[in-house]
Amino acid sequence: RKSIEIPTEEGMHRDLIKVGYAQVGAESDWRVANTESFKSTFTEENGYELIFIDCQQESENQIKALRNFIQQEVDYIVLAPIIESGWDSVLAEVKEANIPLILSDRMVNVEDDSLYMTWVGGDFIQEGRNAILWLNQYLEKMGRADESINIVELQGTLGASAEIGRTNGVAEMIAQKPNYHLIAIETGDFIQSKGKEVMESFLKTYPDIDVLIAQNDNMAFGAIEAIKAAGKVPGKDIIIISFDAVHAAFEAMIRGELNASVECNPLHGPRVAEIIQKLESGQKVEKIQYVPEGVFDQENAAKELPNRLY
Ligand code: GYE
Repeated sequence: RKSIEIPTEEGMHRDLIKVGYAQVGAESDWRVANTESFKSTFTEENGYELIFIDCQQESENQIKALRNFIQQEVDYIVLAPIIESGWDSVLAEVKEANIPLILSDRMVNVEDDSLYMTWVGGDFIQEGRNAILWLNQYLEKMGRADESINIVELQGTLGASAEIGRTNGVAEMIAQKPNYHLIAIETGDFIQSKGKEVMESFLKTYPDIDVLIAQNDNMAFGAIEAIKAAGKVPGKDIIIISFDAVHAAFEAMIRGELNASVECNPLHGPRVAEIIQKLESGQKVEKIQYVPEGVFDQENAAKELPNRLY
């Protein structure tokens, strides 16, 4: 391990724990907050050397990043997998090299779960359910519970845990309401500009959209632009529900353009550091750790905004 001089105590050295983080990319506000959380936690001051690789939403880059970490003999690998599939062989290489692997944010789909030590992130299926539970209550309040409701959905990156879970959670709850109709579903890759593009095409094809579910805030922001450009009022003519609850989502709720955002917490840096500290001291860690999350809407957005950390 690389050592640093500890400035306060003459001649003292401290070994840094070398951590490689293979990050998804920089596709959203959530992701930027996640990166910042790791960079501000895994500092030399805190006893770490962080090797951060932005994989630009390309699975190939993530596989290369992991091999690079093996070569650099890091002490721990942290992976936020872009998609769930395709991990068996490279994770076997990591295991072979005896490097503990910590999954953060998204999951992998592997046959042998000894290929990773632990996973920490959001409960994406529950988030999906929560979006429709919020909608049920809102329509009830508006006296529209029995109306026929046309829903369109913007999915995240296909095959990513956050997409799979939210898609399934939303679908499960829609299936319980015979008057809800999912009329269109398409990916916008968690990216604002793609959210705008796909929403433009939805608006052209379907003149009677009642609800938009966007699987992250940024795609909702793009869609809001498309809705305005089509001469409709976001948040009124079309009810909009998204995921993450980043700062800008609170601002959009306060403006009345976004109706609700289902929280997904990106501040995993300290959580992963805690896991590493436990492993360093020989303690056991839980295999799966869900982070508690809420739902915010126009009624509580203004009050909550000052408390938000991302
Ligand atoms: O919702 C989205 C980001 O995996 C939970 O990825 C994460 C998702 C998040 O791009 O904004």
